[in-house]
Amino acid sequence: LYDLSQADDAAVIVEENLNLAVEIDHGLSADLKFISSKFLYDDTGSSIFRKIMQMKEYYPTACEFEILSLQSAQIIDSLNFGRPFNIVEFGAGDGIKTRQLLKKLLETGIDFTYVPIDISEQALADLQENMIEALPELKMKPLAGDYFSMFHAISDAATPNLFLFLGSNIGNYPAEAASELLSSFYAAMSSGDKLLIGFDLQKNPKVIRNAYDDPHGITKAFNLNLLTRINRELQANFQVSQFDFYCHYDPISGEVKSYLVSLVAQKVWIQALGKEFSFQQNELIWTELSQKYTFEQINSLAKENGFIVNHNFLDCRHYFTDSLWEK
Ligand code: AVJ
Repeated sequence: LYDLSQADDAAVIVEENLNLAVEIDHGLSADLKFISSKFLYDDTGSSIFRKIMQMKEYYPTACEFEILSLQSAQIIDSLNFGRPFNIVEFGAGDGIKTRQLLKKLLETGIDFTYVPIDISEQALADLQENMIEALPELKMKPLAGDYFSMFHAISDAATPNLFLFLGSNIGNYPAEAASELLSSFYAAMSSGDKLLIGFDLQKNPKVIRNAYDDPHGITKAFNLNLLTRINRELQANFQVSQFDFYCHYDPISGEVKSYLVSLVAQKVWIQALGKEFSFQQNELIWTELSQKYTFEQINSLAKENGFIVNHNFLDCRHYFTDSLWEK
């Protein structure tokens, strides 16, 4: 698709940006423009996301922190591995919530290895440093990569695994893709392996709206950073001040959808693609889906992909669940 040997004025796309280039080209050429939410997490985006997690409006973090702090003993009791195991975490981020569970496990004297996986190398390095400081006796094997790095993580079939997919990351996937992801998890797991997966539950719509349409503008900065990232990595000339952020929760479908809005009619040049893209005034770029679930939806997602639901762990307000599944 991109001939890197060509010595004309098209910028040479370094290999790690090739995927970004292909996907941005695809998304910005569509009738309804979109950019995948996975591109929100460059090093800057990961650091803005940490600020989101500290906002009181963004309740999922506090809910999951509560579950993993107050119910870690019950979670550990339901594991029943009876021998050393791995805890493999996808999208580990800063690991502060997970630390509550790991701390309890270490106190209990159970033998396990923690394998955090994250696409941001910076986030992973920070995580490792914080974990070593907080839990010096923790055995840790960090992996930089996407979810499919889990296939490399499971090198030793004799050791059982607890997979962690926390924070409602599953909510970024439309129904069909969510199901496909879970079925690929299932395929990679061995019988007896467990998956602890976070789901944000449907609740009073204003609570959900305030978590995304936050009054501090942090979620707006998180989304606008996509354009800064494209400017830097694909040598584009987005004028970030000419875009706004809009998001909307539909309590019927359970979907939060986030967008960038072009404030004026404008053209943007992306050097790495050698192409210009036009935006009409008020044209949208869809950036993220954050799906909110009912228990019926959670149970059928588990069932249709072959999992047994062991237990739904809930916070006191019943805003969020960490659901423990078994293959
Ligand atoms: C990390 C995907 C769970 O959708 O709630 C937070 C990301 N986006 N605020 C979510 C996010 C805007 C978050 N997840």
